[in-house]
Amino acid sequence: MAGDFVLLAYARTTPYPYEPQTPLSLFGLGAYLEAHGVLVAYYDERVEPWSHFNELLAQKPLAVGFSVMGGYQIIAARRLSRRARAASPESKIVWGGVLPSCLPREVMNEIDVDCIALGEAEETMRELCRGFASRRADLSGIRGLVWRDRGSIVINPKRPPPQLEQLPFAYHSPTLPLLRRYLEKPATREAVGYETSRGCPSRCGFCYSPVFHGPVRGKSLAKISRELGRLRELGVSSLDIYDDVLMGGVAADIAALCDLLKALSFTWTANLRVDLASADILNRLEDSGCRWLYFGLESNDDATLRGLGKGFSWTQVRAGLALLRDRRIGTVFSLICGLPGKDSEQGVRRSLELAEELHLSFPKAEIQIQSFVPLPGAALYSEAVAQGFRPPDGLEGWAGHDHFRVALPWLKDPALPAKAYLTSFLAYRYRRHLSGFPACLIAYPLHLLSRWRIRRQFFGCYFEKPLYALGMAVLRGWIALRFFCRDGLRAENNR
Ligand code: B12
Repeated sequence: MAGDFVLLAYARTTPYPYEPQTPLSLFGLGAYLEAHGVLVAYYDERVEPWSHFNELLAQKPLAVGFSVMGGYQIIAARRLSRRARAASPESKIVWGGVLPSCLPREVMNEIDVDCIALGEAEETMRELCRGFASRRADLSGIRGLVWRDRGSIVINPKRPPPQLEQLPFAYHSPTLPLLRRYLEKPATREAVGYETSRGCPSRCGFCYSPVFHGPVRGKSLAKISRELGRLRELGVSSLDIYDDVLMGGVAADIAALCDLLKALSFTWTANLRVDLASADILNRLEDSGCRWLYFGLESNDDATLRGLGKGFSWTQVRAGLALLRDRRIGTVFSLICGLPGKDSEQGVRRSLELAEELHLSFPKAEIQIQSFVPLPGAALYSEAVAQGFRPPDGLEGWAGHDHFRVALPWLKDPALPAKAYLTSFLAYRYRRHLSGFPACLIAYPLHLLSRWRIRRQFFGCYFEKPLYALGMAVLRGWIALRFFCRDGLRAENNR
C-alpha cells in the first residue's frame, strides 16, 4: 500500500503502567475513511513495538494522523510526530481530538503539524485525505480544518457533527489484529470502548462537551444490536461505554439497551445521571451485567448545581442515591470543587464534608473530589481567566495542567483542590488500585491519614504529593527500562 494510505497513530496517555483501552477515536475514524475508499493502517504505541511504527513510516503514508487528549499524551504524540516527520518528510501530519480542538493555535505554533481537524472529524479527515491524494487540495473549502496559508494559521468555519447512524462499525476487519492485543491483556477493567451516543444532556460549565460535541445524538437500537452482536462474535465480553451519559440519558432506551446487553451476556461500565436512577432502571442495570456506574454528583448545594447547568437538584440526587443503596453495582461518585466565585473556599469545605457523608452511607462506593481544571472550550474558562487564572506556558505546561497540579488563584491555598483530589483517591479509591502487596504497605497508612485529613479538613504538612511524585518517578524509570529491554529485544528478533 506504499504511499497511498493513511496511518492513524495513538501515543501513550501516561508514562505509568495501566491496561490500555481500545482507541475508539482512531478505529471509528479509520472505519469511516475505509468505507469511503481510503486505505488505513493503525499503530498504537501502548501495545505495539516502536519498530512497527518505523516500518509503517518507511512505506511513506500520505498522512499520519494522531489522536490527542490533554495530559501526557501531548508529549508522547509530539515525540511520535517528530519521528514521523524525520522518517517520512513527505507525509502530512494531522492532529485531531479534544486537545488540538481546544488549543488549535498553540498546537499549530509549537508542533510541526500540517493541519488540525477540529471536533468530531470523520468527514473533515475524509475530505482532507481526498485533497492530499489529489495533491492540489483547496484547504480553504474544508470545514472544521485548521491549516497554514503562507505562514498564517487559518481556522475554517466549524462543521456540524455527524449523525451516529451514518457512521460505520468501528471494530471492522483491519482493526482486529490490534483488538486481539487489548483482549490478550489481563483484564483489570473493561478494555473495549464502545459508544451508543455522543454529546451530553447536562451543560456543565466546567466541561468541554457542550461546545465540542454540540447536541446529543444517539445510535438506533437496531444499529447497537448489530454492533454488540458482532463484538460478541469477536470474543468481546466486557465493555466500557464512553458516552457522557449512557444512551444520551433517555430512560426508555437505557432499558432497551440493558435487555440487549443481558441477552448477549456482557459485563460493562458506563456514566449515568443520578436523576435517571429509578428502581426499574437500576434493576435492569444490575441484571444486565453492569459492573460500575460513574455519577457526576458535583455538589449538594442547589445554587452551585444550578450555576453549573447540571439540570438536577440535590433533592433529586438524594432520591437517586436512596435507590442505589445495597446494589450489586460498584459506584463512583464524583464531586467538583474549586469553581471560580466568591463561594469557592466554602465550596471546597462542603465537598470534603459531603465526601465523608457519602462514604459513611455508601462504604463501598468510590468517591472522587475532582478539582476544577480550567480548560479552553469549557464555559467557565473565561470566568477563570477573569479571576486571575494564568494559562500554562505552552503545550508542555498544558500537558502538566491536570487535577494533580492545577493551581486556582482565587483560593487562599491555590493547590487545595489538587490536594483534595489526591487525598480523596487515597481515602476512598485506593482499594481497587493499590491494595495488592507490597503497594498496600505504603497505601494503607496513607489511606488512614487521608481519611483523617478529610474529617479534620486539615491539609498542612502535605507531604503526600512529593511522595507521590517520587513514587511515580521511580515507577517511570522502571517502566522505561522494561520498555527499552522489550523493544530492544523485539528489534533484535525482527532482524
Ligand atoms: C476513554 C477515555 C479515556 C481512556 C483512554 C482511551 C484509550 N483509548 O485508551 C483513559 C481512561 C485512558 C483516559 C485517560 C485520560 N483522559 Co480521557 N477520556 C476518554 C473518553 C471517556 C472517551 C474517548 C473516546 O474514545 N471517545 C469516543 C471517540 C469516538 O471520540 P473522540 O475521542 O472525541 O474522537 C473524535 C474526535 O475527537 C476526533 N478525533 C479524535 N482523534 C483524532 C485523530 C485524528 C487524526 C483526527 C483527524 C480526528 C480525531 O474525531 C473522532 C471521531 O469523531 C473521553 C470523554 C468522551 N466522552 O469522549 C475522555 C477524555 C478524552 N479524557 C480526558 C482526559 C483529560 C484524560 C486524562 C488526561 C485525565 C486525567 N485526569 O489524567 C487521562 C489521561 C492520563 C491517564 N491516566 O491515562 C478529557 C480530555 C480533555 C482535553 N482537554 O483534552 C476527556 C474529553 C474527558 C473530559 N470530560 O474531560 N481517557
